[in-house]
Amino acid sequence: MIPLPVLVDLGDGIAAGPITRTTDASIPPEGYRLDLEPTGIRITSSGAAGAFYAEQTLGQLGEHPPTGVIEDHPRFAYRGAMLDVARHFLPVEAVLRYVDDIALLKLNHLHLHLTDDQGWRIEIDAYPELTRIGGATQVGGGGGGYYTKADYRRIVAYAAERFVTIVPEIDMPGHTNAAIVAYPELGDEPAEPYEGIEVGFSTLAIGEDSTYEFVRTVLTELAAMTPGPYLHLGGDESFKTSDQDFLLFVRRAAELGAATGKTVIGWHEMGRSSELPAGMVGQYWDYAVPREPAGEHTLSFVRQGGKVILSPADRVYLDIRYTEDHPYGLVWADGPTTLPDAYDWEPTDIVPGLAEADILGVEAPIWTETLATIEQVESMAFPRLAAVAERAWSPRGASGLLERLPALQAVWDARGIAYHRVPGVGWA
Ligand code: TNX
Repeated sequence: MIPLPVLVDLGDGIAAGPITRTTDASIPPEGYRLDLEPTGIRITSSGAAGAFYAEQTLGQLGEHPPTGVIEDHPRFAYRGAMLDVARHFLPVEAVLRYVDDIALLKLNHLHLHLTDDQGWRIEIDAYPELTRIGGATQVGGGGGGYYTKADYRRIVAYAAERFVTIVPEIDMPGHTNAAIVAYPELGDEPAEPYEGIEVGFSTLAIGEDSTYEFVRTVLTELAAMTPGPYLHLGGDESFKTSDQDFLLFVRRAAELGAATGKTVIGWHEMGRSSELPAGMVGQYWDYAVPREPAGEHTLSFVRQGGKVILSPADRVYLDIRYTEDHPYGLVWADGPTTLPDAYDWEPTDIVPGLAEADILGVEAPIWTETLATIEQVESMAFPRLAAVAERAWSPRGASGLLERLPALQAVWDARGIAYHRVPGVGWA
């Protein structure tokens, strides 16, 4: 039993005293039990993550928590957020701030979309021009930027202290214009730096051995600086790659990714391949009602021994505007996307044939074509990210978030989070 400093002002009814922590192996992974008694507060968990989540819950209960018992554990093991640092570069401090933001909501994975047509954001020793040239651009100009290996390791370590695993993505074979500008031999034709917001116009040269030497080297360096179990290989919107080339590329790139010892993840289009490494994870980004063949491609990962992360775009793409007249954000994905849209959906109802056990979890991406600062990112994320986090954590059918948001607001205010005051919530 480790006595801790008092974390909350123990108000009426509960005597001031140390919060005690105990472990109990019978509590589910990442779960906890909070005993709020007149004599003090006790946190019981099977491990450190559960105790951390108990503290997040205590923070939401405010300065005068009621007496009682809370038993809580997550529904899904993978509870994620994604940040696109390629369209607009976000400095290290901004990423650390977002790690803090998502940890408050008991999310445990941060997927970093590190490369796209507009910029390459991660240092690779064997290919220095990726960041020197490919890192110097972003949407709308303004210079871009990139993370050194030391920066990236700092993000990884900071996240780990908050029980957040970093999931790095190198998007291929489309979304690769910045890499091709840096190393023209990687492309199928000459490329110019790109600072607009179109998608789907670039492709790696699929038939060249040097392309796979590049993929192997980049993934090997990335795996070496990533303690977490996942590497994300992208694979979305490769409209310029022929079907035959796409299948060839996915087979070879996924094999090279798996050879690093990591579990590879791909956007659901990679499920077009029937030659995926065993256990490869698919990330579904089509709508809550699939437009085929997205559902079929998603089931392909399960057939090949893998699981699925759900990111239904019309529910959890938090770069989509709240309303038509919102000052920033995109408008596709059946948008606008309201807070109830982000909340009122059930993971097992999306892809027919996908069982609860096939679902690794849920992730809310934020793409940054129209978002240049962490404050803008936060205002798109909050409060909708709380809705997605509850879908990932709470049992099927959990409801009542709107009434509980004012309690979260107090925490967000205390931390200076730039949440958006959506109408219909009793904001203080
Ligand atoms: C789709 S769906 C994308 C991104 C865009 C985003 C904008 C998917 C995996 N890719 O390239 O940034 O829409 O909302």
